[in-house]
Amino acid sequence: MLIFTSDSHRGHARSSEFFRGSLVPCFESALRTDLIQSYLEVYKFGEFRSPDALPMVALEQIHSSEYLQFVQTIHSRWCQKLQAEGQSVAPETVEIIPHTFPTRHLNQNSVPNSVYGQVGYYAMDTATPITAGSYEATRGATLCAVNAVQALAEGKTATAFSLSRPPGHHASSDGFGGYCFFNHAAVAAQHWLNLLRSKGATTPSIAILDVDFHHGNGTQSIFYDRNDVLFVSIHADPAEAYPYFLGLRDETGHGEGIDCNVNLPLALGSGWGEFGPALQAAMERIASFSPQGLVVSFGADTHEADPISGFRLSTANFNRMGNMIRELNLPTAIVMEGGYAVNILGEATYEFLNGIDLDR
Ligand code: OKP
Ligand code: ZN
Repeated sequence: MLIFTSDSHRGHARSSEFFRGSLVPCFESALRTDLIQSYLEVYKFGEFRSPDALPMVALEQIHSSEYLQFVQTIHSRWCQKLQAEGQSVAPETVEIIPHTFPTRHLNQNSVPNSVYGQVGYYAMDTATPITAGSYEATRGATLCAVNAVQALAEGKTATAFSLSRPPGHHASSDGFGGYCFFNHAAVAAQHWLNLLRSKGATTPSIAILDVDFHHGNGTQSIFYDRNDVLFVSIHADPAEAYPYFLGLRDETGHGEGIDCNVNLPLALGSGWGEFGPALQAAMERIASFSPQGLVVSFGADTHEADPISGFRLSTANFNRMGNMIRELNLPTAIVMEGGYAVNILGEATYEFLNGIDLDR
């Protein structure tokens, strides 16, 4: 298995987020990928690579140009605004948290000029602070995912892992939240379709399987009316868990994308007894779609030890999960999403990767 990592994630260093109404230390930190990398290195798992600077046309196909511009420039524009208001500002210490949102009965149809307004316009929550290095970090994570797909398409490996942060599956075409800015899994799937088309395929298709505890609302919305990408997600019932406002079973796609969106929500407290059959159903749906490739949005936050989630998978269950996905026998790009239990993160990820590895 080839594993792509980029050091750019270190610049995305936030101190605190709002969690259930209180300001708490960020769960999503550089420690997460460090722990996974050192665990994999100790067990000599996989071959680590730095990503090549591949063209990222797919990034511009997935996210709107105004949103890409926003993510790239917002931190410096926010700092300039504070300075203009007479505050002395050290940009490295400034963390942007939105505070006013265009909810129902407010104007959602135009982007405000104010930087404060813009942050609220593009945000979905208050858990996703933006720091000076956030743009480079999220771009580096997307580049790792694109490199994973490129290696698969070139036949260099049958399974590739993008070990990156911040995660991506909550990011929509023009929205950030849930610790996510760019949707790496979506860009990876789009890059793969582009490569297949450039080699002459007329109707290529890719499946995305999302096994993070949280529903991948961004990925769902990006592909909701398309039939070249099947999105299948197992997650906590949004009636009880973040992101609350998307991820129900009856969301099955729209227009050309009808029946190409499959949500398998599970109750809080679910363990392998519930997760296993849902994964089996997901495998059957993906097999019948017969895609040319699989992108897995992998979150280790389904583990019973996770501090912000509510499933009860054991470390051994992660190996079974990997093994079941391996049975599809599809070239597979695994993209890191969530997972916040620092004491088991390395081991659970290792067990999953060892289970799914087609190169072994
Ligand atoms: C990102 B990923 C619950 C607050 C939840 C955001 C969670 C983002 C999860 N009260 N805050 O899918 O792991
Ligand atoms: Zn998650």
